[in-house]
Amino acid sequence: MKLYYTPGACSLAPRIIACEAGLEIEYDKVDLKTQTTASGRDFIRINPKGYVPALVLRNGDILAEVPVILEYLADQAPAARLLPKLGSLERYRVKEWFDFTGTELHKGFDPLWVAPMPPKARQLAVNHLQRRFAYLNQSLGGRPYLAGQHFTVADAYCFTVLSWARFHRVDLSAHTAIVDYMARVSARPMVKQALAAEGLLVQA
Ligand SMILES: N[C@@H](CCC(=O)N[C@@H](CS)C(=O)NCC(=O)O)C(=O)O
Repeated sequence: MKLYYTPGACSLAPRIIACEAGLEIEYDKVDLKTQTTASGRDFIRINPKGYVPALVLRNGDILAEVPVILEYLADQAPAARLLPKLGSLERYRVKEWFDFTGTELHKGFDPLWVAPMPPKARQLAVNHLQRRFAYLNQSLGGRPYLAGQHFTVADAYCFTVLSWARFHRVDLSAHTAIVDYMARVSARPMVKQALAAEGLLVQA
């Protein structure tokens, strides 16, 4: 399999899951501005949507959309227990966190990537995110991971998106459960490995 990625983008989540699951994947870096890959390919011909991630499967088919790619990868390595059993309520819980992360958090950050942004518009976008963070913070209180005691694909996605707060100078310090959660996830050896591979490991 091959993952098309951009360092620090949402494509970090599938890389984390590939590391956690011990899956062997090739990586090809995408320059989103020029829509070309490090291997010299025209990315728009790989994913006509023009965004990362895109995963090339063993049979050559291509999957896009973060939650779908994560679910697919986790299903390749059931022993890693990164996603509960098909049909279980626990699996729907993970998918509930997927959708929250994708539609409320990931897309909540979208306006902040548009530069330059008028301060008032930026503030509105940040206020909206802060309301979602407050909910997340409350939900995380008393449990180590989104779906309970075990790290799942939803954590890889949520962690990746939350890591953008630092880049955009969005203050998370009032959300102490989120701060603890970020520290817990970033301390996982496979998360460190994924961050290091993208040149994102912050030395203490
Ligand atoms: N709905 C897509 C969103 C992917 C997405 O927003 N990718 C961003 C990086 S985090 C991107 O490549 N943006 C470039 C663009 O939209 O042109 C998914 O879940 O995969």
